[in-house]
Amino acid sequence: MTERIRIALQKKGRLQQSCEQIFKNCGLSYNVGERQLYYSISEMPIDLLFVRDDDIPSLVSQGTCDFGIVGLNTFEEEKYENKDNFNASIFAHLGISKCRLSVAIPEAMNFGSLSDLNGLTIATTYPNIVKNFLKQNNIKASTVLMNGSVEISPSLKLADIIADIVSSGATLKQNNLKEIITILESEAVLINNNNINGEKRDIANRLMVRMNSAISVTSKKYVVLNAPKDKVDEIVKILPGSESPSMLPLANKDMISIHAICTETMFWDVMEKLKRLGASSIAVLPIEKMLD
Ligand code: PRT
Ligand code: ZN
Repeated sequence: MTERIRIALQKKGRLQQSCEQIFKNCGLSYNVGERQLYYSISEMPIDLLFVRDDDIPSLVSQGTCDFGIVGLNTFEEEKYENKDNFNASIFAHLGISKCRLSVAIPEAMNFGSLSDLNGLTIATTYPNIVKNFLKQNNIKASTVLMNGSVEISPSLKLADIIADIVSSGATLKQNNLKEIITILESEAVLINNNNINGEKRDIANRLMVRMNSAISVTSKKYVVLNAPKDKVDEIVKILPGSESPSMLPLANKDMISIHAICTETMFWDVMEKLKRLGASSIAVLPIEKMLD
């Protein structure tokens, strides 16, 4: 019997949205219901298991799954947590779902150098990565574990500062926080159990050939929108992965038309953030071909 590989994917959330789209563009569509946890792909010897993203590194490390797709942030956290018993590695960087784990402090707090963090408490979902960072930089600070709403902890006096995932920076701003240091640059990674055999590696390599081309096409979109002139900087910051967008004048002198090529998926939450900043007529268009 020929081998099949089992891949753990996020059941619901940011990575689930990107993975579903990428697999579809690889010609490996799956359409799973709310309660379906398993799917066998017929076009390739691949089975998918849908779980919480936090469970993916350990499922792969223990060998329940051969591979998994997860944020580097979640992978690194679990790797530190299970130091001696961790048996998984990065197979490929996928270049999607890019974000960073950063330290952020209240707007009003002064920051000169890293030693200013001595004696502070840091709220985070990633205590192991943060503790390792503190140790490497000789900082004596304590961590408080929070599994959500981390950004609110300084205003509730649960912690002095935070270390959390940042993408556009809009959430930090909404909570009167400023980013001071990046601890980890993150993106989605395909991880593997260290004991998988050559046949399973070959299947994953074949999948990666399809995924790489699917990612390069799916992840680029042409975005057009009208923006209030005084919000242009904020709007451009939110556009995922856009570099020097074009600005065209509009008949309404308070507004400007922005045209950008975005290299990351435009999710509804990004569209909603743009709308809240006063953007209108937001259109996301596919790009057929592009020569960089
Ligand atoms: O339910 P489950 O446990 O499976 O999902 P989850 O809620 O833990 O994860 P999810 O779906 O939110 O994110 C999955 C992965 O996407 C993360 O582990 C990151 O690798 C990656 N990713 C990319 C992000 C973001 N961008 C992101 N912006 N994860 C979280 N955020 C959150 C962040 O926590 C903060 O609250 O968005 C907010 C910041 O966004 P900006 O744009 O305002 O800066
Ligand atoms: Zn999670």
